[in-house]
Order: sequence, then structure tokens, then C-alpha cells
Amino acid sequence: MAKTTQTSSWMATTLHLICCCLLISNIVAVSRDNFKTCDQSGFCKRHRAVPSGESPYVILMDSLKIQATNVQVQLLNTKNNVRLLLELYGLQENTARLKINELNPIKPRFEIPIGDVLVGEPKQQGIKIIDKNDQSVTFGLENNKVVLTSKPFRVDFFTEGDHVVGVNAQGLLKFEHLRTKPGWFHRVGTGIYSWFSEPFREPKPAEPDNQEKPEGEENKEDDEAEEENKEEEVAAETQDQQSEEPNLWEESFKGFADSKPNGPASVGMDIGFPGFEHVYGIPEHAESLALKSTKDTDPYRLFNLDVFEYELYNPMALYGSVPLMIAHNEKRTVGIYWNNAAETWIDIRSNVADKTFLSKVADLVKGSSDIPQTDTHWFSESGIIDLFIMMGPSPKQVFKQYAILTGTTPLPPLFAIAYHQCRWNYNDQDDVKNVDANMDKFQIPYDVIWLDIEHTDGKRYFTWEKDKFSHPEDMINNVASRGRKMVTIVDPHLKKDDNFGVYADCKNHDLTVKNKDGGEYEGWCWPGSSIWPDFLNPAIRKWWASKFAYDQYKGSTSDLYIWNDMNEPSVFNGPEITFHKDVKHFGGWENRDIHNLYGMYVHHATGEGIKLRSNNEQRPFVLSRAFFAGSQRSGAIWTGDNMGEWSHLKVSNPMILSLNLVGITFSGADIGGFFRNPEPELIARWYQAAAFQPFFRAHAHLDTKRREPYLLDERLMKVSRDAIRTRYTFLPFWYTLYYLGERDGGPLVMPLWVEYPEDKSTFQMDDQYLLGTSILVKPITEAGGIGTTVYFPGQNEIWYDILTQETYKGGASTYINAALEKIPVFQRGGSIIPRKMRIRRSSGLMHNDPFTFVVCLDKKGEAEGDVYVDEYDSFKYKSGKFILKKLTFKDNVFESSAADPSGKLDTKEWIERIVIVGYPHQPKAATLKSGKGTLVSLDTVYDSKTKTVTVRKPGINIADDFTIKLS
Ligand code: NBV
Repeated sequence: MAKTTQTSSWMATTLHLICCCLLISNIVAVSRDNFKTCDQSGFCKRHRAVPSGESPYVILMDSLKIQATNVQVQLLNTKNNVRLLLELYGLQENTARLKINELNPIKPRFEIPIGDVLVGEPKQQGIKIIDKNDQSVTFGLENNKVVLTSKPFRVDFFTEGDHVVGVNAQGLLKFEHLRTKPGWFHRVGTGIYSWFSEPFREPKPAEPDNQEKPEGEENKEDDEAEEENKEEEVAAETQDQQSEEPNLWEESFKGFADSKPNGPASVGMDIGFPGFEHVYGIPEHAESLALKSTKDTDPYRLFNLDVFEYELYNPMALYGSVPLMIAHNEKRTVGIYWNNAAETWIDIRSNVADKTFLSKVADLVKGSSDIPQTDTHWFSESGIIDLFIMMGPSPKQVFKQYAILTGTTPLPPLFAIAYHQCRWNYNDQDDVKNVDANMDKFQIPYDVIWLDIEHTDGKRYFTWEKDKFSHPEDMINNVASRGRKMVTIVDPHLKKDDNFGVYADCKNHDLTVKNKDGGEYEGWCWPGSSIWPDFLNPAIRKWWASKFAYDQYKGSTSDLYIWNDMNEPSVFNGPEITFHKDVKHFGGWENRDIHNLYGMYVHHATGEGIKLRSNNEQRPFVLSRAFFAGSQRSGAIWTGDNMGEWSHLKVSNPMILSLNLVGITFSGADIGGFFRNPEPELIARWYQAAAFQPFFRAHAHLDTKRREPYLLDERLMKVSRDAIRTRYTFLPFWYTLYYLGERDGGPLVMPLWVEYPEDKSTFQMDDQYLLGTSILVKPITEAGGIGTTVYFPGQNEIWYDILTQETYKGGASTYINAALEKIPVFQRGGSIIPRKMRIRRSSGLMHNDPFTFVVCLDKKGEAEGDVYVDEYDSFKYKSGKFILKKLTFKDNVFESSAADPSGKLDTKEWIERIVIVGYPHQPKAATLKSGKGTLVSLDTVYDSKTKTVTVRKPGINIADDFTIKLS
């Protein structure tokens, strides 16, 4: 046993060394052939080969059952006589749900448990029949119309009269029904299945019915019909299988066999967006924000994978998956969410982008009269079709509709949105002490220092390397004495070592993922031979959460938080560096069915652990690499192992925007790039960009040169430090955005079209973005950059440079000089932003600091904004311990009033100054009137060059309502 363990860690170390050597010699790029192309994936090939044209599916109108909020009807595949059940639900808030499953599956197909991705059973909403004939039936749902057409089968969604989504309009629906393996025991004759499929058979799903039947007769008719259906199905089945391709019952990739015990089980369908030229979403890909046609490439792939040195601008899968796509045009926005956790591919075609060169020339000459259209084709390896159609019609309504389904990002503790200093690895507790001291010496604020895998005892998570981290609690307490926190990494693979308590516990209680034969699944990862807890099982998630209790995780304290890496999961010796698809999870499901959920469950269970250890008093902070729809509820994610290259800084913008569009708002990229030694200028420019992205962390590979910001030359150190300090001055603004994000959903950083939906020139823009609705950012992402052209959106807007207060007119582009010291960031006229201008070592030391409100006036001389305040780390805001103020400036009066009177908080925070930019003259007086009714005269300073009035020391507590009148 001991020998095996030693050999395994030796192998893991060797593997690691090989990677590192290749890395140092700079000869590694993504090892493409580790990952499947569509051609190497049986179901991908089969779905791509479905010819468009008349669908073999027809609706059996006789089977239509209409209820108050939904309809059910059977679909018949006229080629093989297999029947499907279609359910269409009207949901609240302009949303519809279309579910397609087998009518009589020989065993249940996987559906994601309610509560795991969907926050609950979606609330249904009444639908009414508008029209019905032999061929079609039309329903009304709020301002929308849904038309089900029988032959060939298609479903069309109209909103306010416009056709916005067409389902199966191209006839690509393909539903591989579960079947018994043909061969020796293949069933013959009528209705008897082979012995080996029998043990798996589960009770059939209840038949939907709204018609009463005489007692005793209820099931008879159905049973007979069912039996008949089966006979037809079965007769067609053999023929069906023969006409299909090989690899239905087993497949292999690079020598890895996939036993596919259930045979083919994939589902796929086309979804078209008439009138839409642009679609967005479906992260994670290192790709532009506006998705591209996949005519000449593989489809976009969603399959959580650990991709070493990923390539840019291609559809390959990465660490996480969110099957949400958003289509937008000048008039409206729609979203579709494909609720399926299996490997999924999405093809995109556009009648605009896919035009030939000649027809593009002809369009230029004659002008094009074509209505743009984007057609997409989705297919997943197993599960069912469960499609949500969110009909907006505005971008913000789509975000809300999706937030109702899958939830929002909970407000993080304040430290979590400040600056994080990470590296693989801080070597020992002295190293931690030195970095901490140097940050102070160079007056660079930071909140969290991180420890990567080397801090553990032989990659046994929850333990400490005894010599290097002999006194973890002292180390954490020392850091915490300056208001800071620490994070340690806890990966989901557990070293196979009976002396390692967490492993032993997992093994003894039989909590691991199983291989196809039911034994413990074993694979290779950092610790050598490892096992993986089966996070699909809610009880195992609880067990995992309990491991974060202070008496279990020895050396941890309430100032220690967690990082989950490798949770796709990464398995060094697995196919595509992950689990075999036929490994077994809780409930008998294969990894094939649930793959994209695993990482989300790890993330979630870890967060629960942090809550549990504090009796639900402490807000958790957990960073995860893998994610799925709904992961936003568990906290932060990052874009994985990027590179220290300018191109990776550039792509971080669209990647984070894409994540934000699909609700994963708390996201960021490794500052500096994880692999390679970035040039110092790149590091500084990366700090500037990341200071305006939601998750703000520097990180670097083990073999890179040290690059803490204080190690840069003086000029670049100052540039980086200024960027970090700027982030700290904006923390109250970020914090307010996060709060509103938890309440309302929607992105924190967003493409310009979200706020200016009619402005076509923004539809493909992803190198500049908005932070909330008030800040416009255009990071410099080019080596030697000295400026950039910024597009200022909004015909009627004025934009103010946040440093110089220079103004720029909306609806035009302007070249902005941006030497190294400058971050092109602008505040919108008409907005008020809360900031704290006293720079300290950490945000923890800023809790009681006073506010500055920056008011930028619009053309009418008005502005508005919000400020949110609470205890910054507890859950008490949920029971009313908070302050939310509406801030306005109008008719020369600044006003702060309670925006949510249910909130109350005692705080020392007060208002230090109000800066009003764009004010035409020096006011004669500024008079403060607070709730007590007393009038106090305040000092003002006017800068005529920048047209800025600074109202000095209102001195009033942030909790109080007040006005300040300028005259
Ligand atoms: O734990 C080591 C690294 C980590 O630093 C990085 O951030 C992760 O994305 N981890 C991947 C494993 C090794 C990568 C080569």
C-alpha cells in the first residue's frame, strides 16, 4: 500500500515536472488532441448530420391536453414511430418552458433536481387558447403568442407581434430514445424486453390527464394505447438502429473506452432567432462577446474541462458551462436557457455573417433587404429537452427573468471584492509575513493573501505542510490583525492514504464516485492516486461542508476562506483529463448525465461549510474554477489558467462580460496571466483593467518569476498601486452594485447595448464596457499603448473623465490619450457615485471611514444614484441591518433619503464631502438641512476649470436623511 502511494505521488510529481519544463521552454500550447473534436464525438457527429428540411416529427393533435397554465401533447417520430411527450408551460414574467421527453422511456432520463440549478419549481402563469385547428394551436401568454404547428412539428414564439424564436423550424429535432442493446438477448415479438434491461425499468411517468374517466377504467385505455405504441416503436427500432451510425453502444477516444451502457440517448433541436443578427452568452469560451458562426469550425462546446494553456478565439470547451444564450437587436432581447447538464454543443449560423463574399459585395452596391436571422442548433449527450424562453423584451427584463429561474449572486463580504494577492505558492509562513509587510511598506492596499496546493501536507487538503506552516493560526491571526484574510486551496480529489482522515472517512462511509462496475473510482491528480467524493449526493455535500468546522480543519480560523480548483473535475489520467463518462453517481446516474454540475456542487458544498462553521453568521467566500448555471449563488469564479500575454489581457474583457450576461457576475481573470513571465508593462496594464472588473486577484504559476506589485520598477509599481488604490476608493460603489445585483439580478459589468439597446454600433463592442450604469471603462490592452479611441454612448449623455473631469459628448468616439499612468474611465453625467477616499492597508480598516459622493451632472443639471451600507460581513442585512439611500441632485439641491425604510443600522460612517462636477459657477452658499430641521451653513470650494464644487464636511451620519441646497 505504502509503495503504491509513493509511486503515485512520484508519478504526479513527474507529470507536473514535465508540464513545467515544457512551460519554461515556452513550447507548450493547448494540447488540442487531448480534447475531442465534434468528429470524434459520436452524438455530435450524428446531430450535425441531421439534414435540415421537413422534420419527421408531427404533433398528434388528438392527444392535446390543455390546462390552465400548460399544455401537453404527443409528438410522433414518423420514421421510427417513437412517441415523445411535449409540455409547454406559461411562466410568470414573460417566460415559457418547453419540455420534451420520451412518452414511455424504458427508464427515467436525467432531469436536474429542482433547487440545484432552478431555485424552485418555476411559478406558472395562465395561458389561453387563441386559435385551434387541425394543423395548429395558438396560445396567448401575457403579451406573447406561442404557435404549435403539427406537421411538420415546430413551435414559434411571438412577442408583441414579432416572431422572436422558432423551435424546430429547420427540422433538426433528434431525440435518441432509450432502447435495449440489440444482440443476443434482443427482445423479440411483442412487448417483452430483454432480461438485461428489465432490472432497470422504473415505474412509468404518470400520464398527464385532465379528463375524468369511469372508475377502474383510468389506466386500461392508456395501457392499451401504450402497448400499441411500444409495438410500433419496437418494430421500427431495429431498423432505426441499423440505419444509424456505429459507436451507439460504445465509443473510444485516445484509447479510453466509454462503455455507454445505455446506448445512444442524446437530444437535440434547432432554435432560430428571426430578426436577430447577434447572439451572446453560452460561456465558457475564450471568445469574443458576440458569438460567431460555426459554419467553418466545430460547434461551441459546453463540457467542463481543465484545458492546459487554452487557445483564444475558438469554440473549445473550458472549465465551466452556462447554456444560456441571449439574442439582441435594436428593438428587443430574448434569452433561451437549455437546462441540461450533459456535454452540449451549439452550432450557430447567421444569414448575415455566413454570406459569401460576392453577395456581401452585391449588398454593398444594392443595399441588403434581408432580415437578419441567427439559427442555432443545440445537442446534448443525454437528459431531456428542457428549454426556457425568456421574452424580455428589454435586456434587463431578460436578466430578471433568468434571475427568477436560477437566482442571483449573494452579496459577498466586503473584503472579497477588494484586492487579492495570490501565487502558486507562498512558500511558508515567513514568505506570507514578508509579502504582507512589503505590501504595507510600499503602501499597497490588499485584503487577502492566498495559499496554493504546496501549503498542504502532500496535497492532503485540510492539512498543513508541517515544517513550512508550523503555526497556521498565528500566521492567519497576524494577517488578520490588519483587517486582512487568508484563503487556502481545497480541491475535490482526495489522496488515497488511509492515514489521511478525510479520505479514510470518505472511504469508510462509501462516499466516493464509483466506476462503471460499482467499485471506488480511482484516478490521478496532484496527490497521486486519488478518489472523488460524490458531490451529486446531498448527504455527501453535507459531509463535505462539515469538514470546514474549526475542530475538523485544524489550523483554520474565521479569517480563513476557501478556493476550489480542479473541480471540473480534473483527472490527469482520465479521458479529456476528466472523469470517464460511465462513472457512476448517486441515484445510478452516469457522469455523462451530470458532468457539468459536479464543480457547481463542490463550490456550493464548500460555501455551506463556511456558513456552517459560523452557525450561519458569516457570509462565505469561495472561489471556484468549474461552474454551471446557478453557480452564481455560490460565489466567485475565475477564468482559469490564462497566459501572461497581451492577447489574454484583451480576451479577459469579453470573457468576463459573457459571464456577467449569464448571471455569473462575481468573476475575474488572473492578473498578469497565470503562465509565463509577463512583461512588467503588461502587469501594470492588467492591474488597471482588473481594478474595474468584479473579482480582483493577481495570480501566477509556480515556475514564474515573483511579481508582487512592489517588485515592479518604481514607475510601474506606482501605476499598479494607483490602480489598486483606485479600486479601494470605488469599493462603496462596487458594494452597492453587488447589493443591487443580489436583489435584482443582472450583470455588474455589461456591454454598452444593455444600457443603450438601440445603439447598433455597440452590438459587437467588447473592448469597453459599463460598470453598473454610471461608469464607462476602456482598458488599454496593447503593448506600448499611449491612447485609445473611446466610444461614448448615448446621444444626450455627457461623460466625465474620473481624474480630470474633462467632458465628452455621448454618441461619438474620441481619441483619449492614455499614457501608462492613465486608465480611460468615465462617469456618466446624471449619476452619483459613493466613494471612500482615505486609503488604508485593507478594506477591513475602512469600515468606519467617511464617504465622498461624486455627483456628475447631466445636461439638465441633475443626477441620481444609490449607496448601500451594512456590517460588511454578516448576514444581518437580511434581517434589516442595512442602509439603502437614494441620492439625488435636482434644482440645486442634493438629497439623501431612505430608499428602503425597512433597513436600520448604527454606524459611524459619515459624509466627508460632496463633489459636484459640471456645476456652472461658484455657489454663494451651501445649506445643510438634516432631519432635526436645523440649518447649517457649509464651506464650498469651486474649481472653474473643471466646473467642480466641493461641499466640505457635511459631517452628517450616512444613516440620516438630509438635503444640501446650493444657492
Ligand atoms: O493549484 C495549482 C494550480 C492553480 O494555481 C491554478 O490557479 C489552477 O487553475 N492549478 C490550476 C493546478 C495546476 C495547473 C497547471
